Amino acid sequence: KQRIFSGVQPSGNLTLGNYLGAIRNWVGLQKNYESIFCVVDLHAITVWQDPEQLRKATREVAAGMIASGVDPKECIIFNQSQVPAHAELAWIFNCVARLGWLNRMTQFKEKAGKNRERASSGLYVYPNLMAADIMIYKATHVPVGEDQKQHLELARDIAQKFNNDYGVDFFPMVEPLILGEAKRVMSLRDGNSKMSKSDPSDNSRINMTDDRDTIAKKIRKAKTDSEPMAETPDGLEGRAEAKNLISIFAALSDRSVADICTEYGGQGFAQFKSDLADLSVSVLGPITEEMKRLCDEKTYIDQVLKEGSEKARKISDPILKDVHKIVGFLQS
Ligand code: AQP
Repeated sequence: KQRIFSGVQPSGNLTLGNYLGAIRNWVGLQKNYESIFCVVDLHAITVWQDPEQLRKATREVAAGMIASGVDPKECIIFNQSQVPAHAELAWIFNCVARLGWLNRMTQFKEKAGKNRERASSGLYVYPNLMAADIMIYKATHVPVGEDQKQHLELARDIAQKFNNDYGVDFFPMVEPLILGEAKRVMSLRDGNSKMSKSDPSDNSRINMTDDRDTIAKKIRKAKTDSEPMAETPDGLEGRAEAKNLISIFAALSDRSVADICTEYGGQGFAQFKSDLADLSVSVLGPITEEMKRLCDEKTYIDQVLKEGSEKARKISDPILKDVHKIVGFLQS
């Protein structure tokens, strides 16, 4: 079996973007790949996290994965900080990646904002840690949302430079798996920015912990334009908000965007929004309930993460050992 790795940051509530862009796709992949899924807490602290909140969010993200159908018996589920090899390989990658490469990363520019001088150095080298997350298992495929494409290209550059510099054929060239009809779910308030856990406006996103009324209200209030709904996907060009809502509908109902356009084309948004709210509640409702139940069973989640990290270490330790040999670290 080929090996996949993917992760989610415990940096707030899981969103519909995390679900459709990543977690839901993992469920379909876990049978065919050896799967390693990680709650990336080292990544989360690149921006300030309250320690108590971080522990809570770590359990919540793990619960969200399991409630969505990621099976801890089938896959490895753990939190990153319990496997120190991630941070160790990241240091080596800090010495492989070039500043020029990191300077091109758009996520750093977006997250650091205008006051770049005050961003943490961790935020800047975030993509090197992400490359290490993947390479420490020699994973070949990474199922992610479209926003992570640039970071994955950087991971390939790092692997290639490492292989060239040391004259080895050690790290594989990783491939992204960007799947589904909602590869990049956008904010409900602004069709040009990504739906994100850390957006200050709660109305911009659907949280996986939102109740039925909150979901319905957020969708009713979601920004649209004044044109009737498009009859074909081409008619969605230049209509970011409408395109976003229709893509979400398509992904949640396992139908194509074209199919949704055929059904609702020519109408106003009211009926569509009401149906989208019902659909969202019917898909997310059972997951939310199961997530809550699992979060009340802290010991179960902690046990899954502990066992997962033991399994992960069994794979990563020998790979890190080989890397030490390749780099020339004396092993006495
Ligand atoms: N809006 C999105 N649409 C599709 N996929 C998305 N992902 C995130 N947002 C969307 C995918 O979810 C996985 C986990 O993401 P992450 O937690 O590592 O961080 P992120 O991409 O930075 O997500 P957020 O929600 O925006 O978190 P914050 O606000 O903390 O930065 C990834 O596979 C990502 O592609």
